[in-house]
Amino acid sequence: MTCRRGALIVLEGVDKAGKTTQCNKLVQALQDSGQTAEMMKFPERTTKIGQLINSYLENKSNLEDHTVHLLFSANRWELMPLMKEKLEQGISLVVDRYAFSGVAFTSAKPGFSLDWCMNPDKGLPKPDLVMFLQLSPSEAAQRGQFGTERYETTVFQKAVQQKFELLMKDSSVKWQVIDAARNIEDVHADIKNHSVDAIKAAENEPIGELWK
Ligand code: 2DT
Ligand code: MG
Repeated sequence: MTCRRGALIVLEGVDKAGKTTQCNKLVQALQDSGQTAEMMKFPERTTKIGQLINSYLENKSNLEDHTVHLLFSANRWELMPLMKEKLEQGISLVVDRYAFSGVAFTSAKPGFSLDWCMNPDKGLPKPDLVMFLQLSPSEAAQRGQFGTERYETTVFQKAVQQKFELLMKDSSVKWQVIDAARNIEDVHADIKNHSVDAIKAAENEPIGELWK
């Protein structure tokens, strides 16, 4: 093979689990060990679709629930060509939230089935590894107050956690639960080990399609 592809590594979890901190540390550690890696995050708020999402999350606008779900998905699809290009160039992508947040957050609202929520994301690049940063609601509460964005309440976060647990039963996706209650460095070491393994395993595999 002329160029080994990069791995698609996703970090998921409820608010305050430390996803963003750990994504940054992982990219840095991979780069320090000579691997090409870049961070991405969803929602990516800088595109036109991302700006609509941002205004919704900041409670500056209201959008109908199905509509905003589809915008979150469209925000992933609009970045799909770039993601594929980078993976094919051998760049590993460390992604802060992906379709799993999409499904967990919308299906935590009344009247939404998991199945309906999963449909728009079917066929997106499939992560080689999804690490779920596990943190109980009481441990999350000890890390301080939630912010002021939409969804940042204990009640809603508990519902989201339950939906993540359903999604983790899907064996077509490679899930790894990470105990996020430990200190930052211990969590990081764990995440890095799993990522190095995933990058090695991905080299010889084509990029998969999510939920297909
Ligand atoms: P951040 O705080 O990580 O920027 O997330 N969300 C996210 C959804 O409802 N659907 C999605 O598809 C994604 C990716 C989770 C902002 C909030 O957006 C929620 C928290
Ligand atoms: Mg947030």
